[in-house]
Amino acid sequence: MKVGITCYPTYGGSGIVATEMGLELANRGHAVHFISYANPIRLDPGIPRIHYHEVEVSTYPLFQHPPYSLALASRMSEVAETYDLDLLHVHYAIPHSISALLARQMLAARRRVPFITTLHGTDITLVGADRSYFPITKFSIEQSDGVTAISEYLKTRTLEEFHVENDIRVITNFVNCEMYLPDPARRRQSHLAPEGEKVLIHLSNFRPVKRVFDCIRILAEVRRQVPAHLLMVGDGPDCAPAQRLVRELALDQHVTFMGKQGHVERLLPLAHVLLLPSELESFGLAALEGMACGVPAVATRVGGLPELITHEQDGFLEPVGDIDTQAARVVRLLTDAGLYQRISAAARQTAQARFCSSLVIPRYEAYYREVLECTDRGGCSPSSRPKTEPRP
Ligand code: GMT
Repeated sequence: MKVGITCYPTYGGSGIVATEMGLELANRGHAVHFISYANPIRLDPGIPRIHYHEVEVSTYPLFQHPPYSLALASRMSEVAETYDLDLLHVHYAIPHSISALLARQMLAARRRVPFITTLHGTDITLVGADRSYFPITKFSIEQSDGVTAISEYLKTRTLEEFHVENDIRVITNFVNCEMYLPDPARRRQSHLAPEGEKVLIHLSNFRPVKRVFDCIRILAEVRRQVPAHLLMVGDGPDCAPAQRLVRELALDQHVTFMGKQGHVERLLPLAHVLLLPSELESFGLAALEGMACGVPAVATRVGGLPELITHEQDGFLEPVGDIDTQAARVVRLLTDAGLYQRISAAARQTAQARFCSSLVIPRYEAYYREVLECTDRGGCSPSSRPKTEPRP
């Protein structure tokens, strides 16, 4: 198949999923065309069957806000036509699915290029729920030829909040189990923390929903009992305030802010425990990546996390903001070697048995085929609306 993929190319989870998906699809013989304003991170140039088409957004004095969605729609239709794409797959509803809808309409006189929207979380729970974006988010879902959600939680929430009739397919986040691997020897010799100290890790875009301050407070509690060091990976609005909190709590020597990292599969195996104290998480890709490396997560019981982590079996789920309980779980993991081994092995096993890309990517391929068949037949479900557009 020839697939056009659009995502936010920066460090959000949706961009990572889209990029990894493109790489996996290319590996399986498909031609993948990324269409975005920047080369997605984790996408090294020169990979066979991967193409990148930049969207240029010109600015004019009249434009207070350059219309990226329109430039994107133009580029999508050009690329779809030039490379004879079978479909467009957009990650994150706003504005990508609206651009794809426009591109589909621009091409309609010649042929129908269907588009699939993958919902990732904040496009529904934050952006979509915002009054100014609600109607267009609902419309974009309704107009999509196919819609997927990364967890049952997100599917339910989308149906409840937007009252759409789409047949939303749940296809979870995934991880490449051959790239994300445990490495106990390196974990013991990690140069990222002073000798003998355990390593905690947090990975995110440092948005308020991630509650990064909780990570620092958890570290402070843990350190009362176990020497430990915290790696904070990523960047975002709460990064500078988090650094201030570290200074206030006199933890400067015990926290390393690592900024954005392109190869987290090299860092994760060095950690003992992953912290994910989020207010909400539609899936929790960072926790899955950690689990694949045998790094158990101490996370919160929110959103789609219970679909990934089974409490006390392959990780821990605690109430949001309950620093003491989360810290107590970390301390137990770090001090009870038997427990640690059991949970770490189970975490890897969960990743392998349910979330490896080798299992999940074929589900996307099958869904692509389904959507293409529907398009050929002129539509299958209430979400497929080819009726108003001319067939070739
Ligand atoms: O929260 C983020 O990391 C950003 C956000 C995004 O869309 O880029 O992540 C969402 O998508 C990830 C990949 O599908 C999920 O694993 C995250 O759980 C989800 N974040 C939230 O729901 C807060």
